[in-house]
Amino acid sequence: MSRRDDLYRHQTASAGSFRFDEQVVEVFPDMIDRSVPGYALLVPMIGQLSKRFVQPQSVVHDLGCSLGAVSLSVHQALLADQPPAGVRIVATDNSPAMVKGLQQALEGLDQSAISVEARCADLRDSDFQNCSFAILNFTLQFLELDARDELLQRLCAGLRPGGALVLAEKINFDDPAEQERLTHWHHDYKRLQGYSELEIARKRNALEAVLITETEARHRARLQAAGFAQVTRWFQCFGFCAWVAEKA
Ligand code: GEK
Repeated sequence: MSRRDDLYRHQTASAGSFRFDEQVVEVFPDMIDRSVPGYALLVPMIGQLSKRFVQPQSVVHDLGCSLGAVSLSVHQALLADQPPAGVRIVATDNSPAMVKGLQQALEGLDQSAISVEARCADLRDSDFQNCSFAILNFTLQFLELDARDELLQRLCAGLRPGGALVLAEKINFDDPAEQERLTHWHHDYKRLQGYSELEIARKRNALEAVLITETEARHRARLQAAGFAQVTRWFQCFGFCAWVAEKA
């Protein structure tokens, strides 16, 4: 069980100071669950979706895996039925503190049928050859804008035909009034989860220019340009969306 997230209760945060360091890792499962509406549904559902796309003798990439919640969900889902042979799950994160936590979570996991490999690296250095299923669960939003097109192009090029990417992102809206409504309602969600006004404001400030959102239209255009044949939005709560992008 992770500690309750009270990081911004007592400490101030300068603009853009948010980092995935040891302090964040200690409270991360609680932080993401109480900050991202639907996270507790998305993680097991990505496991379920993996069963439709993962092919035998292929690689699954969990990109920006944090403590490996999605990798473990895919592992569990694939093992539940007849597991496809020769599948490797590669879980990549560039935060050493996160990867240390993931390695602890992997201790004792039965990897005889499907392995889970923890990699401490920049996800942009991944080799996507032979990949049948990839996940960017609230990770692309932390990459510089000008790195995003190339990453998705390389990812789609490496994906096997019939493979898919699950992309989940916080998005923004062109219409300022819609943006304001959904921001207020997201903050209502955080209040419901027990965060104070000060905690909400400090976290928002800390994430300034660290988490860079885009519109749904921009994400769809990028996925299409990268070569994905079909993009389906399967989740939305306020500005938090998830899509399945399929390669023909
Ligand atoms: C989950 N997917 O629990 N290379 C590798 N990792 C990166 C990079 C990069 N260039 N940039 C950021 N990260 C997870 C949740 S959290 C989302 C993902 C959130 C990593 C970063 O270290 C962090 O662990 C993760 O992406 C983003 O399903 O906290 O809102």
